[in-house]
Amino acid sequence: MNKSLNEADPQMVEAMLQDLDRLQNSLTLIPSENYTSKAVMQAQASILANKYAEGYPAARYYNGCQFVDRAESLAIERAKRLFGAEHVNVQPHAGNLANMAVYYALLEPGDTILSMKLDHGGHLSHGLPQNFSGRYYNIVPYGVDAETERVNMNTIAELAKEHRPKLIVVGASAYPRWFDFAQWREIADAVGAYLLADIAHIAGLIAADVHPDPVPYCDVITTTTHKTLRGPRGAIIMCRKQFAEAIDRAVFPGIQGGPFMHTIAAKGVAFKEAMEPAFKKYQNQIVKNAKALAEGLSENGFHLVTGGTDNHLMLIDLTATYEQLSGRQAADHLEEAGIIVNKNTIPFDKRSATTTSGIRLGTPMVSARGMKEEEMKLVADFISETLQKRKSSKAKQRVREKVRELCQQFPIYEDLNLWS
Ligand code: DSN
Repeated sequence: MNKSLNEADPQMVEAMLQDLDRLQNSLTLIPSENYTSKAVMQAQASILANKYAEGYPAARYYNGCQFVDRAESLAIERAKRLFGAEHVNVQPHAGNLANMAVYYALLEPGDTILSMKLDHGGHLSHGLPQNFSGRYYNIVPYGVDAETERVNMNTIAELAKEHRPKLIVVGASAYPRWFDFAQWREIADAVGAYLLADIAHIAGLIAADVHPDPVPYCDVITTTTHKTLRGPRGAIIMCRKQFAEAIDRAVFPGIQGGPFMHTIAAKGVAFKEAMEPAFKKYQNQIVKNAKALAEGLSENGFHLVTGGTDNHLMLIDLTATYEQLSGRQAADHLEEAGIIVNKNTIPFDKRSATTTSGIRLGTPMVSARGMKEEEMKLVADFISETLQKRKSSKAKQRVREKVRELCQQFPIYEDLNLWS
């Protein structure tokens, strides 16, 4: 009962230390991942993991909840302050579930949702046929313009007029440009639709005012907490007061049981960190780094979807440079060189979602470890060299060494003594 993890389960600790070593010595460019602070990890590994607390602060179905009530209230108040939201539910275990709760609260099965196609940048929970959202709702998908590769607001307005959706979803997991939420509001109002912004990818940028704010324009906003926001794995739902009761009931008892109180505490820690000046600086650097990486890649001859980025991520369209190379192959070659990206479909992709013609890159993690624009130019060159010389294992190993050297100059956690 009182053994440390190291004593109790050295095999498990070994896997953790191996992953720490992998992270330390490789460049992770997956835009949806991040390194949480040590404080966030400590909260997740805390005593609060033991408590059942179905319900909400001061209205639980279990006794002994006075201190978890305190933790949850702190998390709620901080999220409200951070985003300026009227109401926040901090219990969703994941982004998919947060969106499920919103649909459950606002819609009936068969209702129409206007949302972005997955292969144009959307998300599974925005209506993929294999996801609950595609099965239970009538999805009208929108995509990007073939020429500009951007969302065309006239097309969205026309689709809304034609299909009269009950809900419009604005948000994406692979779209490198800003969303102008005021325009989306106008379209929703014109057809009497609810407006949901899924800001999972850009929540940190929004909290730091480096992306337009959805709060004044949207009825409901969902976000995960572990991407640019840099908190624990999980999600929250923000909404206008009038939807508060429906949203809370949809989360519990609608689609979830006991909340993860340790994760809620960790969300609270992350929100506190996000209100510090260092967080704003960090989010600014994410955007500056993304622009520098995008420029470096373009200088190396890559075509980026939409030609660049306004946020933390970018998509390389490989068909323009290496027609025969799929996203999956490119990601595997890059991993051999110590660069971790993920394969991703590009708009109008001719390949499947498991093969893809693109790779998606982002700068939250390299920025979290202190890298700046200068390093992004090097990273762009490493990516280019690896893909150009992909048939040579020796060449990839040479890049691997350069990646390791760069990573050594930017340690992730200087003192991570959680597991001994
Ligand atoms: N799977 C996430 C991403 O990588 O973007 C979205 O939930």
